[in-house]
Amino acid sequence: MPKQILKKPAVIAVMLALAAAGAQAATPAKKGKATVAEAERFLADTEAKFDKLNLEQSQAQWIAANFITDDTEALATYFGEKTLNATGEAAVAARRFNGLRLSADAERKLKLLQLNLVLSDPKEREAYASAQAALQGAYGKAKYCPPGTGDGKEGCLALGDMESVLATSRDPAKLKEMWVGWHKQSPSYKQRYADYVVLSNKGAREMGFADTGAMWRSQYDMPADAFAAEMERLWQQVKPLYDSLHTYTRYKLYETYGKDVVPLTGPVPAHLFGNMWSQTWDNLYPILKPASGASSFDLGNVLESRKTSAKEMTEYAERFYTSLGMQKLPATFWERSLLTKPRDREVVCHASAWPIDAKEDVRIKMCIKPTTEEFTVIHHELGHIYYFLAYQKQPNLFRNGANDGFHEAIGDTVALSITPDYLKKVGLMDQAPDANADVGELLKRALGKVAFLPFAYSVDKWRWDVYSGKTKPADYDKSWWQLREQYMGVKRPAPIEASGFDAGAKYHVAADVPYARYFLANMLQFQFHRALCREAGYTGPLHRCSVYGNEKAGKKLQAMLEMGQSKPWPEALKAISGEDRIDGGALLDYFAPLKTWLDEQNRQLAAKYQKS
Ligand code: X8Z
Ligand code: ZN
Repeated sequence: MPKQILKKPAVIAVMLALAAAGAQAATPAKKGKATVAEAERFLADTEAKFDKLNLEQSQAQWIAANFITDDTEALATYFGEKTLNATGEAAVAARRFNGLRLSADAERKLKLLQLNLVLSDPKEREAYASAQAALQGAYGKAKYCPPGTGDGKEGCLALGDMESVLATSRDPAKLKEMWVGWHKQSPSYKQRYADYVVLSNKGAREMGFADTGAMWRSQYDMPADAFAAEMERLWQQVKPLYDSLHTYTRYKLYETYGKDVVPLTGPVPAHLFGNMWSQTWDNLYPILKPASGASSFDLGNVLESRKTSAKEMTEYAERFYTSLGMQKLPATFWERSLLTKPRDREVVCHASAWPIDAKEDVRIKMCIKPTTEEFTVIHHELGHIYYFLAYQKQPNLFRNGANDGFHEAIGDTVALSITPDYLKKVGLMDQAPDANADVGELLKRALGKVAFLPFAYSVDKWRWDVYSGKTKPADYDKSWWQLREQYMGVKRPAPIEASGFDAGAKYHVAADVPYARYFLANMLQFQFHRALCREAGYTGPLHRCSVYGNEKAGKKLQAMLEMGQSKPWPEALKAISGEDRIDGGALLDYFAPLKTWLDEQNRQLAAKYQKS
């Protein structure tokens, strides 16, 4: 995972794991009272050092994720440790300047430096970096070998193969086999993860945080407890919409699979949602779509039948950004990115975006398939890339998203502009459907955006309890499923086992990438979309707005991107939207016509099944 030194890499997709860090102050503690001049010199030296370290660390991590071998894992560990030393040393040294009267920028930089963990014992640093590299590699290599396929070679299935089955099959036995097959892999690295949690907490405590979860919650320009309360407030705001969608989906799954597979009340088995983690339900659209009025258009079919290549899909996304007035992607992006799954080696396929040198060398790594979902993901990844390019001119410590939710929201905001009218404009659709099809289009969108909300919330709710010690390794799955039942209304399709590690079957848990960012991003992207549509002078329903080709909206977006992390995030939000609070209202506005429709459907379905 690319992690950039101190910049919590944010985003970087992957990277992000929030930085780690370590090390004792290598330079002897200075005596005497610290001065403003010293603080400024310290920051300049630290940023220069990080510029160099970011580069070599990214290069090592890039290679490790692109060629998973014992050697590349060892190299990633080596550079990971080096980074820990530097960030740890800087975090400890920064404390000396707390309380000085400094410029707002210098004060912010010192604060950001201290949001990293520190492991002063070199053995622990080594163990931490090595566990991190090993967990990432283990997830990337994991495969399910169905009975009769021998010991892991011919016929074994990679995650992507199983995801394709989950997306398309309606045979519950086959779906369950894929689901269980994948979830059997993560227990092999459960102990490693549990050991890693202990080390990570040690590092957070050395910096004065209660545990790593508290450190994560402290990254949002507000106290950790206030952030947890914000998350809960946002969830409560959007929960009624989720409940309506879940109820409708359960009826339709009941109609599809029958009462022996899907109960009419209570949680639904997790293998039936068309997604390995039941986190997005787009693949259920064919069985959920409105009986009349819905368009039968399927972008995936068009991409597949035209044999649209990974490069062409990426070019569609690039053209969207350039239509907003943004630059073309640098030549090195095309030369160095990985866009398709290599046949002959192990790679981490989970999509990610990388700022290798914080100049022109930006890349993505993704195993693109010609599907609607991946068409959206490629816009998501380029959102990270255009953020990197926009804040390049900021000093090292400000080269990051306003908060990590912003970084995740940019590409999704752009993807909200992929409307039928837009698809027609770029030649991917012959005839845009009329207004009667709107509910179907909104439902399609909700299956990605609304279904995702309680998943995104509960991943870190689980981790906060793991990091605080409330949830012990023997209870990992018990707690994971308690949260998933409570928030998502889904249940495990097979009995829970004490040795299980279902959370570890999700990339961001194995790779230790915080997840609250995606929950925030799902709120923010609707706020950004509404603001950009207004900037473009659009006044119709939000779900039909596309800012494609609108340079005025592009300018507004670009101005926020260029701020990077230089100001507290409410200022960045204000710059683009005039608002200074993250708010689910824009999402609720966007889906308002769908909510009315769902509630009516649910009323009719309830009446129908109460009788039977
Ligand atoms: O991990 C990602 C991106 C890279 S930052 C592909 N996403 C989350 C996931 O796949 O779980 C995007 C949305 C949620
Ligand atoms: Zn992302």
